[in-house]
Amino acid sequence: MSKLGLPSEKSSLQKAPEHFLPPDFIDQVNKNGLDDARRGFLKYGFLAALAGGAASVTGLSQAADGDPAILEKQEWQTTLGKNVASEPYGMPSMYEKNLIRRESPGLTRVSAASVAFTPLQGLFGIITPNGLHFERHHQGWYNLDPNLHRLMINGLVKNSKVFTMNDLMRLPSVSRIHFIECGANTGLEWGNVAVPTVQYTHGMLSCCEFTGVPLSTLLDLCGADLKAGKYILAEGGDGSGMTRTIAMQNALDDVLVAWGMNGEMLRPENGFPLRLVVPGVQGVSWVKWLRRIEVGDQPYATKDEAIHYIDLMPDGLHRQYTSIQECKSVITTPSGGQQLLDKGFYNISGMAWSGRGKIKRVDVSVDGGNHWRTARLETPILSKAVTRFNIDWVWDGSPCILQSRAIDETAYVQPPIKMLRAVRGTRSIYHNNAIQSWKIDSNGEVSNVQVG
Ligand SMILES: Nc1nc2c(c(=O)[nH]1)N[C@H]1C(S)=C(S)[C@@H](COP(=O)(O)O)O[C@H]1N2
Ligand SMILES: [Mo]
Repeated sequence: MSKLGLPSEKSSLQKAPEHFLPPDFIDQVNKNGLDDARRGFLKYGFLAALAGGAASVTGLSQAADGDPAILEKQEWQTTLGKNVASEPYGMPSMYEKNLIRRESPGLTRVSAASVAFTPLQGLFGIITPNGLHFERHHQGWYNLDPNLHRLMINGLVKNSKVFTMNDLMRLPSVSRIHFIECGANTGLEWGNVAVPTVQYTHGMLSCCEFTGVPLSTLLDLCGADLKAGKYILAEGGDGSGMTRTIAMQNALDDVLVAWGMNGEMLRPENGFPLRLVVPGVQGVSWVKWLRRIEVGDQPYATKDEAIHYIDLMPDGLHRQYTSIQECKSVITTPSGGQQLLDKGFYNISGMAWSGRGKIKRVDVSVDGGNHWRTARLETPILSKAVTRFNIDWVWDGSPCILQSRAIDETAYVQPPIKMLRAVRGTRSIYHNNAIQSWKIDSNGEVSNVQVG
């Protein structure tokens, strides 16, 4: 059981001494947020709050008395530190060693065709660090030699061309922040509660700044036939023969042929040296080790879109080409597997995203969906990117259920699991964007539950 606190899942919060919670403080914070509650203190003349700020009242800080961590000199105050460049490529603190990608044991038969999930519970803001980006391979990953990598563009084009990496990187590039989510993210939860933590429920999600050349530029260079050419086929250079159809409309809109991720070259696991970035569309279409783009006049119905990545409906038929990742959100702090140390003030924090554009609003409930309050959206709020939300909360120590519900700029509202199941049944794997519920027990333990 990990404690709520540092991303390493080691707690920074001290067990607070018995503290004083004025009777209406909890109500005020939960209704109006901390700032209003503080004003309330001023108005009502609560001296404790005036002297120490509301945090001391809610148990987040304590007096220095007897605490060696502040009263005594530490080793690092009296010795010479390490040399510059003793880590030529910088690594996280050794105290963060538990914050890593993890596999779900037994999920797949072989580890090369599997998933490693991003530890969302330990991330801040909206950007996923490169070493923690989730991994999903159909046939493992490769250390591909960029000097031997080529991108071919053929099909319904005037001049089919083969590009080297050097050719591509001379072209005008753009950088854009977008989320990538595997269509199977949260897929294990269709039937019932399946996994304990947000890393496993939602960790096939990452958000990065990608750098590359717009696909439209390359199609232009090759003289693509935009009358007959209604689709493109993207093909990966790995042994899985990954191939996906993308509508020309998308291809010309915001699709990138990308080599950069968060300011450096893509990591090998994520497609070095070249991958497709298809904003808003499920991860499988973000073809890694991209080697060929073909322009065609109809969908290709490849194995990766006829057998896999289709939605099994209650009537036994499949839905095909449901590529957009609909509006979704999840509370990452607190979340399953963590533990609240004490009652008092907490910052509920989470992520919201939509494959259709910007997030407009996120509501949070702490009573299993009976009442909702609107969370603060932190900037930047970008189209088809993760948006961070936060909301003030005072836990009164009684059992409760936390949920978040996102609404995007198209006014689409993230559905409860019951509503989604009414349409989709329980045998799907892909595209579960239901509201996630976290139950908090009176001992502070947080666990995965399904309600409503
Ligand atoms: N060539 C190739 N591209 C691929 C895959 C693959 O196995 N081979 N997996 C796809 C799937 S299903 C997903 S969800 C994303 C995962 O990207 P990531 O490993 O960078 O997180 O890549 C997609 N692109
Ligand atoms: Mo995927």
